Amino acid sequence: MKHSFLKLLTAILLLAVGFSGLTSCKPKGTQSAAGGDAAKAYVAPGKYDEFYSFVSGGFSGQMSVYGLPSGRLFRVIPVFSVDPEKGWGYSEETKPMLNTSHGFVPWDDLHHISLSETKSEHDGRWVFGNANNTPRIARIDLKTFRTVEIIEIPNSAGNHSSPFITENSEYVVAGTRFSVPMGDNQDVPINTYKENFKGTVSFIGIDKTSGEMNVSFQIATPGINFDLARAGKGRSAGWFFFSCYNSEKANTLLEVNASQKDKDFIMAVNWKKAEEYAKAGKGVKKQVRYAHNKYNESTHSATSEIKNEVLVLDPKDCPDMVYFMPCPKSPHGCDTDPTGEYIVGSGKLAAVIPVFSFAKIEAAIAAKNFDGTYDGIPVLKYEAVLHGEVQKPGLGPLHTEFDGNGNAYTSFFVSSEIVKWNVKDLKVLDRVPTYYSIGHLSVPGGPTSKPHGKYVIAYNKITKDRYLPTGPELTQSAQIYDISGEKMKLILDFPTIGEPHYAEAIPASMIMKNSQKIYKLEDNKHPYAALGDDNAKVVRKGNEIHVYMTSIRSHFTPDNIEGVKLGDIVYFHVTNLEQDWDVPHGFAVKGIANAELLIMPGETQTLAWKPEKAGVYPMYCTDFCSALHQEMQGYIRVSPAGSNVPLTFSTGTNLPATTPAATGAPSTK
Ligand code: RUQ
Ligand code: CUA
Repeated sequence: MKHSFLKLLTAILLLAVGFSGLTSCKPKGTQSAAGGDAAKAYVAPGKYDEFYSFVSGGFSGQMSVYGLPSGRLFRVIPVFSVDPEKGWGYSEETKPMLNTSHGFVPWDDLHHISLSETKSEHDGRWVFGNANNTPRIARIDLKTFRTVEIIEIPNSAGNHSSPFITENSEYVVAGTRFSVPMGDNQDVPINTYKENFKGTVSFIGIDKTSGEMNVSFQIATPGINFDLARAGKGRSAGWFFFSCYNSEKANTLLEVNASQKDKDFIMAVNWKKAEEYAKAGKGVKKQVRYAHNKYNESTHSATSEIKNEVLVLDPKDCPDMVYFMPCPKSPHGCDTDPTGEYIVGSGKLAAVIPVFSFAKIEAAIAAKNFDGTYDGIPVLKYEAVLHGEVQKPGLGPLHTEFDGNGNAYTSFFVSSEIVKWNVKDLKVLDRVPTYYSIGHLSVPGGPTSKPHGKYVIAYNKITKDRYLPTGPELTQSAQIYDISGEKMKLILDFPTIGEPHYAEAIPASMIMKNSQKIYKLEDNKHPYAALGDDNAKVVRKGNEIHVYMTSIRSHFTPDNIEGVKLGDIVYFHVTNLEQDWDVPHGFAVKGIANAELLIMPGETQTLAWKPEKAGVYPMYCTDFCSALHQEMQGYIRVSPAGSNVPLTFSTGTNLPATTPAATGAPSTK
């Protein structure tokens, strides 16, 4: 439903773009893409898009997948939020994925996307996303477009500076937005912030083959707020750069109190060195609690494990590991250019864009060209590390992406525009308005060493007059600009799911060829799978009823079940026997305090149900799977607790069977 609604909106939008007269009621300065330019975003029916774009859902906790340049929505991937459309967080198999040290957390706020990289280029294997609120990082497998792992980040609160990735996917990072009291006694007065509150940045190791994550080490930091980050690459490989604000260490009214100083910092971390210190035993193991959840592709089930220890490195014991670079004023984005030589800081309240030079950073460190220390950590001299400043770029710079031709594209929230400038000479080359209030922006391959260029996509916070009104809240939106020429040209608007923060786009060819079509039945190791109608059965274990159910066009086996009693919990373990691409079956039972299941070909998923009233309950397939989809239904009878109705089940006969071979075979009862 949601999807077709969006498609409809997109269609309406395309029409509106075609008739520029329709936009004449817009405020002055509102731009629409005219005929020839709009055609660049057109992908004819039946044709594929050139890029996949993975877009964060912000407060929806999900990630969505669009085609570029068409802006067509392909999929919403549930990550940190339950999703009734796919039974995510409702099926017994997926519930453990949302477990945390705080218990089951059904929602979070996903801001940033990181595609895995090899040699500083996208490799199309995984995409990572962060949970801001209850700090976590998720890994999504791009063969199945499914979340396969979630790791909680201990000693963190507001995991915003995350999950940025190193150039060979050695690590994704997690910088804490809130500094918090850490250790044994966390019950301290809030106004003891300066003494008691500390920050961390965490390095989450990624296994080269399996992709499995693991908190390798954390670095203890002063009690400031980390905002964003980027790994060094090329020249600056082995380093990581984190933007920080609130160097004032304010704990109240931050809008004023964290904007006092003229400069905050970018924190430069030599992670290669940190890795060596960790190996050399320089860290201290701290007691913590965090969840590590994994989805097993052969049992189709997730497990959640609580871990208790983390290795923390203190910069005091680890010289030459961490430096601060002054950066005007409350930096947000912190981005490294394709060569890795330039690091761009975007001070939300700054009048210029400072660009730092890695060669100069190295030289300043070697010459100990410091401007004192901050909490014991050396502060490099601003002038010593500065490549230069982009003058009069715009108001409220937030984020910067790059094309392959030495140009940078910076988003400006306050002045609602994208500004193109040259990284070497820092000259502004072009600017285009966005509608309205752009946050992040994305160039395909933009954060890698080989950007594909072609487009820059603006991800906007406000749309006001761009779309048909939908009550008090309007859709957030994206806008695509063609950047193949010297001037940027708007070619398409498209609405998004939730609030888009960051997005990354990758050539379709890198993902399509690996896309999984089915789960092979012979590989199905789910303990409750029924790998054929003949294996369908219903088994009582105390007050648990396990239904080993199969679904195939167009029936369930069994589809009549009797002998359930009040007080029982019924587990429907439904195996979809199809071995054809794109033939999921759904499953739902009337009155169930849960969602539906959506079971992929060859997969087994489980819905748990505790009936509260005696009676007969219909159950049916929720996904239109064939001409006889509407016939794909059945009944389950629930009797009072003391009843002596025997446990029976069948398909294809009015007589209930008592033996496991229930398909169609007349039974003796
Ligand atoms: S942020 S709009 Cu949450 Cu990435 Cu900059
Ligand atoms: Cu199966 Cu509809």
